[in-house]
Amino acid sequence: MLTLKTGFYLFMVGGIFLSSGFSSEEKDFESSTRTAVIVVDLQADFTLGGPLPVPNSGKDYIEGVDSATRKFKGQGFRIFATQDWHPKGHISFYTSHKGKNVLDEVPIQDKESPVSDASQQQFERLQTLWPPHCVQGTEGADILLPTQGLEKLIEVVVQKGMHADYDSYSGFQDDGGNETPLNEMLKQIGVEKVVIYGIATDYCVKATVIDALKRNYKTSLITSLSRGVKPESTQEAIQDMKKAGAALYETVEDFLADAG
Ligand code: VGL
Ligand code: ZN
Repeated sequence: MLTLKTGFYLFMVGGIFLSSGFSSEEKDFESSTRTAVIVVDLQADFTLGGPLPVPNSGKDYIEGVDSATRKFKGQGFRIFATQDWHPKGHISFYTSHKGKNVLDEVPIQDKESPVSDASQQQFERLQTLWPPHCVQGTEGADILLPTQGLEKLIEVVVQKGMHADYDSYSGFQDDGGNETPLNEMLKQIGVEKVVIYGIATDYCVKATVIDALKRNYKTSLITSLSRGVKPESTQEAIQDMKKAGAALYETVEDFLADAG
């Protein structure tokens, strides 16, 4: 499994290298190849009709993300997507905790936790509970943009949340501190800036934006292409991202006019 995964990863990176040529006159294009779009968790289970639908996530929203992403691709931006990819019985499912409900928060004690009460606090984290979603191999986990074939829009899919005991809102690392391949891949192709949008503004989008900033990427959020779980936490998340240093743009056109 590990060998297969590594092989796939090298193949994808190799593919990007081969297609990354640009001439020195094409300054805009050079800039766009140094920028990656990260479409966060645009998956069936998080949209209208799924077990955990964010508000206003119907056909219009998905088509809007599709056409904006095509626009970026047409301008030479590298296109990445994250995919929530949980095993059955994942720690974030309320069904994995007896007597608990959706949106309950449960304290999780990490196994490495020392015995003394005082330091035990450090190893305790709060897990928000969700309906079962994005189970590996199910239709609900599908990304709603083409990831293969002639229509392919997404160059690289980064899966996250595969560890049964750790959640992973961020596309860069899980709650246990384990890195996904995202940062290495971006660095290997010389990406310095990222543009992020998708689902959910107040959870996975926020965590991915904050972690991109922590890794020193110049980071932008496109608000009209993002959807949150709740209005209040979404507004709060947008302010938090701004405070952390993210540039906010309403539309892809606003971004391109200013930073493209
Ligand atoms: C997400 C809750 C649980 C997200 C993922 O994509 O924001 N939210 N898993
Ligand atoms: Zn999840």
